Amino acid sequence: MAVEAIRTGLPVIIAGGLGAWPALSHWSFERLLRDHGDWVVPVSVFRHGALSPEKEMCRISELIPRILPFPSWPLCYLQQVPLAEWPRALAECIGPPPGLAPGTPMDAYLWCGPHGASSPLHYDTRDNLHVLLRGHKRFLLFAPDQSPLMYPHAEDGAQHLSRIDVERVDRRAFPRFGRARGLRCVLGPGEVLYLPTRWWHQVHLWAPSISVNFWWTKEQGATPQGEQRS
Ligand SMILES: O=C(O)CCC(=O)C(=O)O
Repeated sequence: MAVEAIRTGLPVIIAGGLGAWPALSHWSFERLLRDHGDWVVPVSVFRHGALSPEKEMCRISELIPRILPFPSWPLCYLQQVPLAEWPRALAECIGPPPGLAPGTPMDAYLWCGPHGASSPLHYDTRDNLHVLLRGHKRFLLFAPDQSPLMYPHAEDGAQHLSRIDVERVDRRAFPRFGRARGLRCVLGPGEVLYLPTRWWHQVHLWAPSISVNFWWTKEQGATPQGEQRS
């Protein structure tokens, strides 16, 4: 099912595709705190609105108590920490992502943040499987053909980032955004969003959340299990 979902080339939520991933039952905020409290991680701290985070290094034992209260302020979001930097016991808790042939080259990242944290509107240049393990995340999605309505930054290296804050759209500055037609979905624990390359997305955490995402290049994967390309 996951393989067909990925073949569509359209965003799809894959439910029940994680099989026996130990992270499904083992990962929780309490366990992160108990077993990995000394792990030092980079955290984005949103003090001046959603678009200008400062980065800080902090221990998991300091981060989790800042993530769990509601409301949580300042918003502290552990974003995109690569698998190579995780404690081994955490890395062993994730299984293969659904729908990708064994051995597909991919990069995995950890995300962990409070209710109200967000990632700004942007697109990625690789296909993505975003696996939610705890909490709820809302994704707003816009197809690549909506790019003329997305007001990307002009600077080199930032053209995948929109200038629009979709939480508070400035309709005067970005009038064309009003014509954009998008999709909205909420990901819950155990669900996986397949997000094709170049789809614009903005993410808002509806609850304290933990997730893992995988980026890969379609030519290198998404073949049915057992039909790996050489
Ligand atoms: O979950 C988030 O805050 C952002 C995730 C994201 O942008 C991605 O998986 O590409």
